[in-house]
Amino acid sequence: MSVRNDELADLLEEFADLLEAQDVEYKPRAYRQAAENVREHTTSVADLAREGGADAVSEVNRVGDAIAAKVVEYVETGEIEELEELRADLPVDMAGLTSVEGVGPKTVGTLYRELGVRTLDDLETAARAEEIREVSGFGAKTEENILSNVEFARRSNERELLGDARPLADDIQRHFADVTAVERCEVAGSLRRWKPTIGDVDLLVASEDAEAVVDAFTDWEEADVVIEAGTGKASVRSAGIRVDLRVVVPEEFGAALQYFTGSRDHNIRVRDRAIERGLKVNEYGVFDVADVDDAEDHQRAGERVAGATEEEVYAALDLPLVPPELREDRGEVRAAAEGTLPDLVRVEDVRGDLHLHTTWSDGRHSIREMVEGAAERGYDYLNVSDHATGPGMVGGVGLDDDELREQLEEIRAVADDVDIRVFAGVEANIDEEGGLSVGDDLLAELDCVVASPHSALDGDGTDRLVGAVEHPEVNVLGHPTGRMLNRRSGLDFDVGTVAAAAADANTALEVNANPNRLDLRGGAVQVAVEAGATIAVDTDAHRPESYDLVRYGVHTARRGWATADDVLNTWSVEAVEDFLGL
Ligand code: DGT
Ligand code: CA
Ligand code: CA
Ligand code: ZN
Repeated sequence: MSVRNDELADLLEEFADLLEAQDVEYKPRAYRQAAENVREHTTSVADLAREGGADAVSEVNRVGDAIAAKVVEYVETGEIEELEELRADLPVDMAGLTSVEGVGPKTVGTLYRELGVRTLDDLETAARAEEIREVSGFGAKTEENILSNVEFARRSNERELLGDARPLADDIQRHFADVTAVERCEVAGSLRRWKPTIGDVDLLVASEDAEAVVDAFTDWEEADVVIEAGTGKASVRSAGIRVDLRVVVPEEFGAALQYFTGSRDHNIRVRDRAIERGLKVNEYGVFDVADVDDAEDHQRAGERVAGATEEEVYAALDLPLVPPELREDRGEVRAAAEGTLPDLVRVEDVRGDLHLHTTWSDGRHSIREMVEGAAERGYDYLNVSDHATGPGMVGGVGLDDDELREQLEEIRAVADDVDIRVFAGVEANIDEEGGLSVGDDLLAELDCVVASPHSALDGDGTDRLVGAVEHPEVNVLGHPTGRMLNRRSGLDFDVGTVAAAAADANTALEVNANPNRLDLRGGAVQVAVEAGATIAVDTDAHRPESYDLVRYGVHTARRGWATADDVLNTWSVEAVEDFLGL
């Protein structure tokens, strides 16, 4: 078992918290200092433990014999007996509870002993019931503070939406564009990989003047709080999102960008490939370490063979640049080595949108306004797909068959009047048996039928979704899982099975680009593409500005290895008509 330094450090911190909660003195501080030094240690502390036992581990700065023995115990047995006992004595969600401002480990200990508080929910309940103010050492004011901080803590425990973080990163890049000390600025981390949710925003700047860059960063108008500002490193919070900046010299920028883009698992593949070639790759560069002996080994030891650009870093390992969206250790390093990386779909390839709404259902704009918005973007076609009535539609939002027939006439009238191709469609609801909420004869009159699940969004949906994609009139399976990020996980289903059925039935699977959905997700798209299914990247726009959300969908499709050929709405009007059987 390989144990990372940060995993060991987290354990030691948990130890410190639990000791502190028991009102133990001095020891918590020793554990915290040890944790910090283990985390920062440049070689594997677990390896030290395995090779040299507790003596070797206690060589790490500020790690005493007792703590070193605990590290060895963990590396050898996978647990630490004393920690298990502490956990049993205090079975609480320590991380969750201490994320509430004003609640530290000591408070957690007291509230558990006095009131049995174990979770954030318990804490909130106790505060609302005014039980906390009765505990000695607490008062009404403290209780009120806890209550108002619980909600905030809950929110900040959630990962941020890509759709909230990306515009922030765009803004800081514009801000840095005017700063002369900044030679290059790139987003790194999960945001550069376009993950649907992100922990924090990582920014990387190339500069010879780190101080000027850090100053410009903390001066950014959107920075609400400066969390820290050091030499070549700083963090701020903006709109509740943490933004981490690192400044590096230009000759190391490519290596740093590669490293901090991650994912960790991708980087491990890359590092292993370097080792096979007698090279070392880290955040400072790629180094030929053939002539470096152990004694003089350090981060920049050896002959630098690459570092200024990412292309150069990958080239040193005989690889083409791997697009960031693919760096999830899902076969991309092997494909790169074999020269079979896909030519990924790009935002510019998109020629139309097949899922959008108007005032006929819950949209904010008329058919004509939505059509004109699409024409202004230079699209060649769009599909007007308002909600049909049926399971999951509440408050009279959905149209019945008569209303849909009436709308069809208006769609045809607008279509006759404009230069872009306007398909007449609908978004029908998939019921629990996989049937649709619109009559077959009407569906047959429509050009492009989107079918989506809007109700009973839990449990296994495989049969239900197969039923929908096999319906002869269905052209697009809309937001297949029905998930809402941070709110509900949506249907489970076997993607391979649904995708194979979709490929056979000539039904496209949607990547819904709305940043609250991003449904299908990248991993599912990869399976779908592999199974030969066609993808549709749609915005589900309720107003023309929402067509801009298409980039989130395209990058999600890229995370699924999709090429333009795989994506229906990059095709020509004629090819799409052919797919729709028109
Ligand atoms: P997030 O922020 O949770 O959405 O995910 P990331 O991927 O942005 O992770 P983050 O912000 O902790 O670090 C950014 C990248 O830096 C990460 O993707 C890989 C790299 N990195 C950070 N720490 C380590 C580490 O201890 N080992 C390795 N191999 N890579 C690391
Ligand atoms: Ca991050
Ligand atoms: Ca980070
Ligand atoms: Zn919709």
